Amino acid sequence: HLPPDLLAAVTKGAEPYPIPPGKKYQYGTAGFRMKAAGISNAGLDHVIYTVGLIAAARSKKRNATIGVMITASHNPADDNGVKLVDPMGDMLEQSWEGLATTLANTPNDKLAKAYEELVNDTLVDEIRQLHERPAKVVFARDTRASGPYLITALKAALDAVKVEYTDYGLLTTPQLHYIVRCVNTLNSPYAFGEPTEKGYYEKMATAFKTVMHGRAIQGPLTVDCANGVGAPKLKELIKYLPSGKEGGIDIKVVNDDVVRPEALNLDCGADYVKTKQRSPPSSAAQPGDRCCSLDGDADRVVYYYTDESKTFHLLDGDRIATLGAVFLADMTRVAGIDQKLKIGIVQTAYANGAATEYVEKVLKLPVTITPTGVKHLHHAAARYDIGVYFEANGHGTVLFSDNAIKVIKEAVPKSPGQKHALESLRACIDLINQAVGDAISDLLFAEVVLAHKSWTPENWRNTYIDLPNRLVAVAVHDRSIFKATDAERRLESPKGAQEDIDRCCQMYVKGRAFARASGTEDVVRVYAEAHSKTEAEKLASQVAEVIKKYGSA
Ligand code: G16
Repeated sequence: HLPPDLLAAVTKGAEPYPIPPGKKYQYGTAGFRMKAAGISNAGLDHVIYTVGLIAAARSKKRNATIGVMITASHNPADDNGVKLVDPMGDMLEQSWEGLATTLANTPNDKLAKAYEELVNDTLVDEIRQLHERPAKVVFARDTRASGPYLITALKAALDAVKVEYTDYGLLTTPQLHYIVRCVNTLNSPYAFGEPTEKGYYEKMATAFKTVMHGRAIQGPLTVDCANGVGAPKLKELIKYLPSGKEGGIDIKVVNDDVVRPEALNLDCGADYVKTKQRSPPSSAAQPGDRCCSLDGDADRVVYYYTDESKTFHLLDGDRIATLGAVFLADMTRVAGIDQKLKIGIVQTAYANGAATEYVEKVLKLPVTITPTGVKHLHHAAARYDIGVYFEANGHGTVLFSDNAIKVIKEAVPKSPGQKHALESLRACIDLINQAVGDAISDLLFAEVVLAHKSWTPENWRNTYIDLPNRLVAVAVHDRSIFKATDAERRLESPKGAQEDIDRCCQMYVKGRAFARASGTEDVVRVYAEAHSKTEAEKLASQVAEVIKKYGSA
């Protein structure tokens, strides 16, 4: 049994954070997310309190520091949420998502008992003293107005169970993942870096300078920061980077208004650009200018430009993946180590059919398809020596296996070309945030590759031509009735819905569509592609009608 005073503290600490009547919580694609407007009565505070307890138990279990990030990322400013970060900076292990859901749905009067059971059950195989094992949690938040209030709920839980914690204030989600990994690998052979924000900037800037050696980036990059935490953090990073004149990069930061929290993700940001397939209306970019957009917590990035005829062209996560894979495959070939390393790409059903075909047929690299959610892609990518994973929405990174790192670090160059390739690969290992998809790290990586290849955005786009596609969000009575299978490419329920979708697809050349319940918003998402824009749009609206029909109460 846990000490009675600790259990009493859990009950007392929870008092200000009851579950609103009728509220049900579910751990989704990236943690818990919901409306946080009206703040204290929205019920997210209760979830955050229970997440504090979960983080404590998880930290004891793993004997390591656990991270908690308060953010709702791409969601509207009124929403908020929470993601848990495991010791290596990856997402919470899936078997614990159920535990988190159960605890979140536990009313205050049963919380202390539930926490005790959780600790007992999860530490069942361990020695008794583990109850006393110190737990450590680090946390941060994005710029949402509800953040500071939710942090008080988190601290209340951590104080109740006597957990040591460090509040990192405002960070991007990937910065917190970086810090968690650094803390847990400090002084080990796998040391990831200095566990501070400064350490993050220095690691990235040093790697960037190395890999940029002898290359030049053409023209400035405009970065739309979605009026989120990415803006102040990117501005900070810029101080560590050489400018264009110094052989580095000129970055123009736009949509950096973090003073008005309601501006977050509003008519700007990666989700807006990807979904609407247009530049933010505020954009002052000229034809040919290289632009990219981050999301609210800077874990996603998509590129775009307009051409001379003002036509908008999106270079999304699929493109960043292929760009990165081409570069890494080239570099391993030049370095003479390609035979020792298996490179692969991980995508989801949202990947454009043309991107998948390009990877398999032109790059001749294997593709793995997983359900939505970086937690799924990350694990699949870890099965390759160099695993490049990106969701089409711009969320992704590259993972280097221990074997790949060893081969790259130990290879002895036989020519100046090999030396340069090996140095570039070594720097990429540091430039790319392997803990998790990181918009800031990803954009530097993309810039480096474009510079190495001397490619304009147009050259990049010409590698393959996307099939026209359309994404729509459909509001339904209860999205939980839509259950997907086959990496979310088919619906297994409600009965008959998939057959209707199949019938729609058959009417179009290269028609492909699917529908799945979002795990971050209260909608069903529909994706459709076809050989022309009009047909992709028609297919999307027909499938949306199917969803509305089956989803009406
Ligand atoms: C989160 C996840 C992503 C996912 C996205 C949308 O992104 O981390 O993996 O693609 O939600 O998920 P869904 O379609 O289930 O709503 P973010 O950037 O919001 O954290």
